[in-house]
Amino acid sequence: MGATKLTGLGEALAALREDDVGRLIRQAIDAGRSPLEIVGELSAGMDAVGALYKQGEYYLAELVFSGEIFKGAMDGLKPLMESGGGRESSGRLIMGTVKGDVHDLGKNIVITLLECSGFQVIDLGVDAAPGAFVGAIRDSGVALVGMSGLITTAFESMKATVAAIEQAGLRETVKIMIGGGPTSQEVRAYVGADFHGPDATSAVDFARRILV
Ligand code: B12
Repeated sequence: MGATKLTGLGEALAALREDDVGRLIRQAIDAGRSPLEIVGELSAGMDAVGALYKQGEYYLAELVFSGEIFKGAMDGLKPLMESGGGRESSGRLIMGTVKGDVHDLGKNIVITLLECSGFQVIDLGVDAAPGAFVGAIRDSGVALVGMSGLITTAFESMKATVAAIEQAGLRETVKIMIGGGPTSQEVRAYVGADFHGPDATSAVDFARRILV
């Protein structure tokens, strides 16, 4: 994602020009561009915000504001994504951002896309402890769990969650997928998950493979 070239929309988000973001999204929709493409451009803008924060150009206030602009944009795009989706009623799964991590913009995009594709999602929210995942698997009997994490310490939480699922004797009953900014195939292997996806579409593809 980091290598994605910024479009005008991505640049406007990176520069925290909220009004321009709204205007450019309306233009893109009027031009018939797909909501998913627009989300991709916004995500690239968030990557740029992350880079500016890392370089010390932006502080926490800017990080927070970028999140608010992104969320506002998603609130506008979500109805368009929902109207575009099929409704084949494909099965249920659990999604959550793991313990110690409060980033949820990406997780919520994944959930929106899953719901558009006919899946029912039990959302554990953010900072979800291993016990919350175990409890939800027990209560719901789902066969697929998705964990999101954006900070590197989330890897340990993912690993602890997989271990807790194993200890509860439930590991054989569920497939586990992970995703979120810094995750990778290496992280997947480290935490003991079954699948790593780089974006929301890959989460839907994996859910189709497991649940449909
Ligand atoms: C916005 C933001 C915030 C907002 C979050 C708002 C919210 N409601 O989510 C706020 C201000 C709260 C925040 C807080 C912090 N943040 Co922050 N944040 C970001 C930022 C700029 C964007 C994240 C984002 O939303 N990206 C856009 C979404 C769409 O992308 P995504 O989450 O990756 O999701 C996509 C895919 O990954 C995938 N996906 C996501 N989940 C899943 C799950 C599955 C199963 C699958 C298959 C796919 C999948 O699908 C999505 C759509 O394609 C990033 C920079 C970056 N490059 O990521 C830093 C970043 C993640 N934050 C960072 C830091 C350091 C922090 C803080 C520690 C700052 C502080 N000093 O307090 C705190 C952490 C608090 C905590 N305990 O969690 C660092 C992490 C560095 C590290 N190595 O750990 C980053 C990378 C910035 C940086 N470059 O330094 N942050």
